[in-house]
Amino acid sequence: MDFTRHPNICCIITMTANKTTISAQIGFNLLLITDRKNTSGRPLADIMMCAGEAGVRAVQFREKDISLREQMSMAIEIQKITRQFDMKLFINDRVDLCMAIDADGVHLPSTGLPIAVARKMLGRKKIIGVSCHSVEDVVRAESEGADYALLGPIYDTPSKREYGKPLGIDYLKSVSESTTIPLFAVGGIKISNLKEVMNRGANGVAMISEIMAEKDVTGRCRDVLNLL
Ligand code: TZP
Repeated sequence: MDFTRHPNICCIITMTANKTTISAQIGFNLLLITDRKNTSGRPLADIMMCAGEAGVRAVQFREKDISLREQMSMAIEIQKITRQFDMKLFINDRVDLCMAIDADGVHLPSTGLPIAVARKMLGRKKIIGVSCHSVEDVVRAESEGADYALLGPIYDTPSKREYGKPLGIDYLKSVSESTTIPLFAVGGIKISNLKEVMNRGANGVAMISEIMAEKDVTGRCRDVLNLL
């Protein structure tokens, strides 16, 4: 019997895939989200160099308050660094910008283009991540072909207070049991709560302030990566 062709066996293999296998599938377990206003005045490029040197494998370029043209020139500058360190570069929201600079993928916010539309524009080779705020969002993202989901905010974080109460780690656990795509926890993720987040079934984490605002970015990235 050719086990690799047996549908049920494939299913069992998928269902028993553990956290490590799922993160290996996507190739990273830390997603660094940019915020040039949270670097204590240091250029974003310097932060990215430190992250690359520390071994960070994926960056989401998220500078949504500037014009598309400014986003493009900043993203190109960042891309030189992500390419140098073999890091994946995802563009927040803008599928057109992702295509224009041949980034590795796009990260769709809940108000962004539908996954099917982004997929049609980008093709199968680009990675599509989606911001999710509930189990329903994650299940939908998976069924629509997302490559990974960010779930959050898990903890209190200043930029998301207007959306109400954080989801919490028990909710994260139940969502992790409802999906087979890589699930990243976001929102208030710190070195101090990494362990409990990973123990609740997250395949990885996405971070802004814990890394962007840190004085020793290289050291902080290394510490985070060692704990994941
Ligand atoms: N999506 C959900 S919470 C959040 C995003 C982009 C902000 C995360 O920022 P921080 O500083 O890591 O809490």
